[in-house]
Amino acid sequence: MSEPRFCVLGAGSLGLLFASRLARNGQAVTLLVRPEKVSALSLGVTLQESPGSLAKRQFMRVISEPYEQLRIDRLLLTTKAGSAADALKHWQPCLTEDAEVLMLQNGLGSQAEVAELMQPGQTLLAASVTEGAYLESPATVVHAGKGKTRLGRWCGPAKGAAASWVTRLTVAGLEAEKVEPIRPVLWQKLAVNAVINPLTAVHRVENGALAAREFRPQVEGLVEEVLSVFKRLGIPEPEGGLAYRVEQVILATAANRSSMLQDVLAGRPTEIDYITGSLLKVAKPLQLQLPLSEELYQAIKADESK
Ligand code: KPL
Repeated sequence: MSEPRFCVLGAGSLGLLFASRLARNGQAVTLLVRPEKVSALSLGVTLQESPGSLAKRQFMRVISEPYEQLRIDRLLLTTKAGSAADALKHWQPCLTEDAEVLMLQNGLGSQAEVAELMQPGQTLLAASVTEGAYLESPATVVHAGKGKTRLGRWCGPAKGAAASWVTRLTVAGLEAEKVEPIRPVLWQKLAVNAVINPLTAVHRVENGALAAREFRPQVEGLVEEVLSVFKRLGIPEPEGGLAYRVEQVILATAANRSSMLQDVLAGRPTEIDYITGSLLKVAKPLQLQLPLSEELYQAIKADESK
């Protein structure tokens, strides 16, 4: 059997982290990127294992346009949530009929959008990732904090797909675990993001600032709102409870700027529709009121349209 033709779609921090880790382990990786990124990445992707450590450069094939002979068996989809479906549409003609696509997006909503584009023989998987990584330049990624990828099948026929993705990532030195069903895990990550991301973005503060007493009422109020949705949907709280998990993430990532704050400061669209937006969407038919979440949603939308 020939080696699966493996591609990573998206050249953000997670895309480059996963691509360079896999390439270092001997996996032939093709990076699928936007045209303006090709030249910088064609000179190689530099991976720094931790801030300040010696960097290693990996060379991989980089392309921006599908072509007729290109066949993709395994695709790691790493774009922002809002771009995932459009990005997949662009490369869909190259996916083989039994291709597997693993999505790493934050929040919920993009998985269903991509699922609509899949053919019956193709399998979609989704993951919740806690790796910490940032781009120091368009082709240099720093692995700032070791985390974990928890993944499972979203839809499609390949029942063993999650286990083989776990093996692939683990041998590349990325901690991974199969969790099925995966939806509760994605909800639990969404819950943490729904508290931290919009608050830090609206107030322009680093994650650690949310530990201060002035933010207590908002943090606790948002946790309560999320839990009211979890209760109605039958989603279990993360181990130790959601309030504890949120606290842990605030402390563990105290010096970080949340991805939403980074997006707002850079004038990019945020993932608010896939985080707080998804929460509000399910709350509506359940007739649950989420006033704090609603207010933050509107504030971020107003920021985005400035
Ligand atoms: O996932 C994150 C994000 O910024 O999107 C957290 C966990 C909040 C870390 O910054």
